[in-house]
Amino acid sequence: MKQENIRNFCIIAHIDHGKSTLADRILELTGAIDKRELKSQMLDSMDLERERGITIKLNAVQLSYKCNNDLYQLNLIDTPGHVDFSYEVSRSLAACEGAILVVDAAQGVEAQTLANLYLALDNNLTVIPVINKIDLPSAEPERVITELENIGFNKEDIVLTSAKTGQGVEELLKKIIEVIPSPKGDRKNKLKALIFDSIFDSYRGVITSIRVVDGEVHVGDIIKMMETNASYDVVGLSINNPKEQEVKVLHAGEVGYLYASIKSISDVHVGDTITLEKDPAEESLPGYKPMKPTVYCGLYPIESNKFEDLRESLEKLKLNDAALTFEPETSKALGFGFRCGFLGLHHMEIVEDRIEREFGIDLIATSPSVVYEVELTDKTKIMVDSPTKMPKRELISKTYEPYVKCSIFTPSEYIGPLMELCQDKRGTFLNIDYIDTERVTINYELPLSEIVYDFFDRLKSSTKGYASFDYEVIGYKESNLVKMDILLNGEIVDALSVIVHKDFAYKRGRVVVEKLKEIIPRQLFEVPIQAAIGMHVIARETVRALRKDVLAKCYGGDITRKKKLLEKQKKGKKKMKQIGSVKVQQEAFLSILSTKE
Ligand SMILES: Nc1nc2c(ncn2[C@@H]2O[C@H](COP(=O)(O)OP(=O)(O)OP(=O)(O)O)[C@@H](O)[C@H]2O)c(=O)[nH]1
Ligand SMILES: [Mg+2]
Repeated sequence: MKQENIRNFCIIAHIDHGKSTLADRILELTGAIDKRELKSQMLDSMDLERERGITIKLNAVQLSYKCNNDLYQLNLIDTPGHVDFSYEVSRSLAACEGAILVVDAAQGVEAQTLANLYLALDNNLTVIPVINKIDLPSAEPERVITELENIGFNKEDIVLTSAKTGQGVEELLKKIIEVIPSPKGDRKNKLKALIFDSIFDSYRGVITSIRVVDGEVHVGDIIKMMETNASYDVVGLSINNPKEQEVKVLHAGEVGYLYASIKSISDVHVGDTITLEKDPAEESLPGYKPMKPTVYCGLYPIESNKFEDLRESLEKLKLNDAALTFEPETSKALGFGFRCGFLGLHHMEIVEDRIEREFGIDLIATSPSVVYEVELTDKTKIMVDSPTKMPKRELISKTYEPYVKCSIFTPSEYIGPLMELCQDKRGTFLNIDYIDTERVTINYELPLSEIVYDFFDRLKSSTKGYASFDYEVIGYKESNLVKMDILLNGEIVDALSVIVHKDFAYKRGRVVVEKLKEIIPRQLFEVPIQAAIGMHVIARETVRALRKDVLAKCYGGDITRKKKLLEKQKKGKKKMKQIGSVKVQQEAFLSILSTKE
C-alpha cells in the first residue's frame, strides 16, 4: 500500500457516546466483516467488556476502503471512554495522525469529551468532530453544534451520524480520507516502531502492538528494544482485520502485531522503541509518560500458596494494562500479597476481575486508599500509600492529603442532593455553571480519599444515575489525618487499618466494628472488637461468649454450690481468653472490606 493512501485514526469520546458502535458501522461499510457475522460492539472482544457494555482496552483494526477509485488502508483504533482508562486513549493517540471525536447528540459535550480533545490536540492530531445518535428522539443536534462551536470547531466540519442506522457514516469515511494526513515517516529510514500495547500469549510469548514510524520490519529480522536492550528474532507479523492475518512486512505508517518468542516479560516496555539490531536508529521515540496511580489497595490470594502465581499474573496483566503498578507487601492477617496502584476505582475493579477470570486466582482486596504526604517532626517528608506505612503519631508533625477538583454534570433537579453529598464529603463549593435551563455543572473541591470511599455509589443513588462525574487531582492540602486500627481481642488486624480524617474516624470506626460483630462467630470466650486511634479506643462492640449451662445438672442444691460452679466457669473463660485467639474467616474479611455504608 502506498504510504499516501494510509490513514491512521482513533475514535475518542466520553463514555457511551457510541465509539464502538460507530466502529461496527465502519467495519461493515468497508466490508471487513460480513453483516451476518457482525455482533454489536465487535471490537469489545473481552468478555468483561461485553458483559459490562463498555470498552476497557484500545483495539486496533486494519481496513481497506475504496474511495474515488483509489484503495486506502485505514488503521482504526477504538478507545475506552471511561476516565480510568484514559491511558489507553493517550497511548492510542500517539499511534495516529487523526482522531474522530464523537459527541452524543442527546448528551452533548461532557467531561471526557473535552479531556480527550485536549489530549488529541496535545499530540497534534487532526480532529474530526462527529455528532452521533441523531436518530434518537431526544437528539438535539443544533444545540450540540453550538457547543462544539464554543470549543473551537467550525460548523461545516461537523459530521452528523447515527451509528445505529448507519446514516452519515459513508460521509465520515470520505472526510477521514480527505482531512486526516497520511503518515509522515520514511520507509528508507532506519527502523523505529513504537510499542503502544502488548499482551501475553501462552504459545507465542509476548505479542506487541506496534506502529511503525520509520523504516520497515520483516519476519526474520533481528530487532532490538531500545530501552531494555533485549534482542529477538521476529517470528511473525500480523494485522487485525478484524481476524488476525499474517503478513511478511510492516512498513512505515502501518500498525500491526509483532511476536518474537519473547518469554521474559521484563524485556518489553510499552512505550519503548523497536529498531533493527544491525542497523539501529540513533534516537528512540519519545514514548509515554508513566501514569501516577491515584488509588492503591492490597491484593492477596485467598489461597496463600498462590502468591507466586499472583506475581506472575500481575506481570502478565501489566503487559496488557500499562497503567497498573504493584509491589510485594505482607500482612499479618492476610499473608503475602501485593500493594497495587490504579488510575481509579473502576480500574481497580477491572484488574481484580481480570486476575480472577484470566488467571483463576481468587483475591481479597483491602480497602482502597490514596497517597498521603506526612511531614515528620524532623521536617522530612514521606509519601504514605498504605496504612501500614503510616509512622507513629509522636513522629508526625503535619499530614497532607490529595485534593481533587471535581465537576459533576447533572440535570438541574439533582443540584440539592448533590451539594448535600459534597458537603458531607468535606467538599468546598466552587461554583455552578448553567449549561442550559436543564443541565448544570457543579464544581467542588474534595479530598480524593472521600471519593475513593463510597462517593460513586452515593452519587449514583442520589441522581438515579443521571449525573456524570469527572475529577482531576489538584495537589495536596494539610488535613488532620489519623491511622485508625481495628483490634480483635486486643490484637490489631492490620488488613483493616485505615487512614481517616480525625473528625470522621468515629463514624468509620462504628461502621466497621458493628459489621464485624455481625460476622464473627461466638467463641467460648468474650471477644472485644475495638476501633482505636493509637491507644485511644473510639468504638467498641463485644461478641458475647458461648456459655455452657453448668448448672443444668445441679437440681435444687445449695446456693453456694451453684456459685462455686459459676465461679469456676468464669475462671476458665478468663484463662481461655488469654490464650485463645480469634480466627476470622476469609469471607468475613471480604464482607468487611467491601463495606458500603
Ligand atoms: N439510538 C442510538 N444508539 C446508539 C448509537 N450509537 C450507539 N448507541 C448505543 O449507545 C450505547 C453505547 O454505545 P457504545 O458504542 O458501546 O459506546 P462507546 O462510546 O463505545 O462506550 P465506551 O467504549 O464504554 O466508552 C449502546 O447501547 C449503543 O447501542 C446511535 O447512533 N443511535
Ligand atoms: Mg466502546
